[in-house]
Amino acid sequence: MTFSNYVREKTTKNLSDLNNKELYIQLLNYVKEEAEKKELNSDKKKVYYISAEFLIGKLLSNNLINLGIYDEVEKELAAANKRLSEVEEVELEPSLGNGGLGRLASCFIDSISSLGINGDGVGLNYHCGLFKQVFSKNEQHAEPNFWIEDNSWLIDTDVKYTVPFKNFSLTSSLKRIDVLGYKKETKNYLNLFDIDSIDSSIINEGISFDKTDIKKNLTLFLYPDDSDRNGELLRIYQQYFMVSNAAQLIIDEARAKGSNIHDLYEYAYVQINDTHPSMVIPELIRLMTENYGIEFEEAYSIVQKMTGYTNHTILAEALEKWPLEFLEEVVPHLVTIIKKLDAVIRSKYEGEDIQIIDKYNRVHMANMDIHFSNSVNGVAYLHTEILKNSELKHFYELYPEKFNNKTNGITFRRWLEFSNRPLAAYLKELIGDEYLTDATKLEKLLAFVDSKEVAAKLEEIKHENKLILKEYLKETQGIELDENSIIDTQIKRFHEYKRQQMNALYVIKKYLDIKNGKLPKRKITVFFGGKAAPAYVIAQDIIHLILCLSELINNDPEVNKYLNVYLVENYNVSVAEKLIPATDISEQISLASKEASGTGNMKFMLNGALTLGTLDGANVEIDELVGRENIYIFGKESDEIIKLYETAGYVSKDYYNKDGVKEVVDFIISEDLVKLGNKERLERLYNELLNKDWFMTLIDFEEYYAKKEEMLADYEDRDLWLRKVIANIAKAGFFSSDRTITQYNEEIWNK
Ligand code: 26M
Repeated sequence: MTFSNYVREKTTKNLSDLNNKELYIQLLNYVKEEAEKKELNSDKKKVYYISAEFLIGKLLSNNLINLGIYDEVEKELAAANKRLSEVEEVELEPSLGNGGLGRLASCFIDSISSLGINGDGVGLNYHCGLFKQVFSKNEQHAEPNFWIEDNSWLIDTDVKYTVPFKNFSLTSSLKRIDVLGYKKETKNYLNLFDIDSIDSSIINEGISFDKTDIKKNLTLFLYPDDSDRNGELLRIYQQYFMVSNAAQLIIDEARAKGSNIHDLYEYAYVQINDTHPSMVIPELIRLMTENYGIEFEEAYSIVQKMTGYTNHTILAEALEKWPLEFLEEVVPHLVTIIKKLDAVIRSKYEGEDIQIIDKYNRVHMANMDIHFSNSVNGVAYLHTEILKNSELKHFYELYPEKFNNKTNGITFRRWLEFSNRPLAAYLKELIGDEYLTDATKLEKLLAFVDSKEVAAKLEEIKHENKLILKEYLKETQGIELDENSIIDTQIKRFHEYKRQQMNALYVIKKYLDIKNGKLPKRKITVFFGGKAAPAYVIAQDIIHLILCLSELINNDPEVNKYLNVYLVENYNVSVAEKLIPATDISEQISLASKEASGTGNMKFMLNGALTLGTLDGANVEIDELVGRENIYIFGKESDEIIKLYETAGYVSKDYYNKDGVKEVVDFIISEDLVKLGNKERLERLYNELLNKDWFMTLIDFEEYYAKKEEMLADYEDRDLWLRKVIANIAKAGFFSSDRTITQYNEEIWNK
């Protein structure tokens, strides 16, 4: 049935009689009914991708595309004088993730369904997604972001489990979201566990709330800490609640298919997304031994055959180590199991650094995962090499066969077909749409690297996307984008290792250049987007610096003809979908060795931006694929950086005192800037750069500045630039999450 007929049947009205909100609700129900008709995947073995975060983004357009009816619905609406893009605006974004890890999980479940693999996501139904970021006085403030409305994609089920804690038990309720594959007859679920007693009236100022009342707060908030942690007990409650539900679901579903539990590994594989779900290992063992009479040794060897751990970072502060006493207070029944697992390892191996419980009585979640699963993977080639050769060296020596790499990927359905309609349409014309199911087909574009016609068309599309962005930013943020400027974008969580502060130093230098009469050939618009963990002070200071620079530069008539700087408010998936297609320069400038992979880098490449980056994470693989002539690489390499850390060999003052660096850094505490901002914040950041600079901003600054200048000069050679653009799009196929998931499926889940 067409959408107009559906609406007529349900409401006796025509599309033109409904407003955007009413149209959205009708479309939501229409799509849910279509999704309802799809059958579940049903292979004997099922994958459970357990993750504390699923940053799914808005679902309407994605589902329309996967159902293959986006164009048709868009046309029907247009005929009624309605715009689908305006209807899409009605949907609230579920921001159930912090950043890369959560968005990756969402691309993965899209690919699992699109490949027809039997695999579900399992996580938590946070009532507030990641905090909403609001700027005032050039500072970030955090507000709660409720995303669940009466009409949403969530489907109630009657699945309930009892989850035991030390002093009480909770009854869960399971909500589901259908995960449709691209033009597939089958589907999977995203399972989000919740409790019915959540009470949002406990929220005080901003996002602060009473952390002790677990029955009211368990799934109220997604933790906004991206590697800076607090509220640890609640975090343990959340994690255990998630994995106990997951383990009970896994066992129930396997039993329904005939498992006798001794053979559970033939029915299920659990992928552990970072250490947040690691307690699933002892929980499965606990349930098998307590409820099914299985001996402890057999139980852990079953679990060992059906679990794999993915590491997403080498930052030590992000590797979870729970004090035993915290676990005792929340889940003493699990501590019994963890101690037995620790004893197994102690009886076999001596090394202190590979034990599960350390001498300070902290439980190293990653260590437990590595010993008691059969796969450990990193998320890009370089990252996996660093895990094997330094970070997890001793484990690699013990279990070389467990270690493997799975370079991240992104779903092209969302990050091209939906978010870049003009480019997707043109690619279809040029090389067909096979690339949506076989991404390597993008290489057909290589035949056109020297085509003036294709280059001209791509240039036109970039301009069109800048106009789309311009309209969006005007309406949502009151920003006046100059669509004829070069767009240079850095969007990601704020963290010192990602070095937004280095980009800010570039902005300062450019500002000083312009003031001194060194004018750019063409106007540059620098976009930043991202949130900082509320507990991460220096990251907040960096945001403050950028907001002050933005105020200074955009209001200076001498400078704003050549340079604009914006930090977009409340960066999220929806904002990314608009910024990425309009961008020319993709900033991927982390300190080498620190960014495990990055996935934004892949999205920009696919959308025709060129990368300005260090040899870090997946940038290394982009470089290899496109060749050095099609990417802008600068900076120290990972080996050297790792050595500098080992020898404490970096002294930031040595770099600060070089010509051309000092004045740029000093500008942070200049009169001009301080009068726009908060002196304490600017001074703290300045002192941090001068006296510590743990992530070595200054070591790469000069090379970064020079490389960006080279890039801006190249931009003026339009033929040269567009040839590079074509080469980048053509080679992006490798970064399809369909490729990544095919590898997980063949090399881990069904090895
Ligand atoms: C930890 C404790 C308490 C609350 C939250 C956290 C926490 C949440 C998310 C810690 C880390 C989190 O995410 C890490 C992350 O996003 N890592 C990124 O993963 C991407 C996908 O693999 C990579 O592309 C990025 O390089 C990596 O930084």
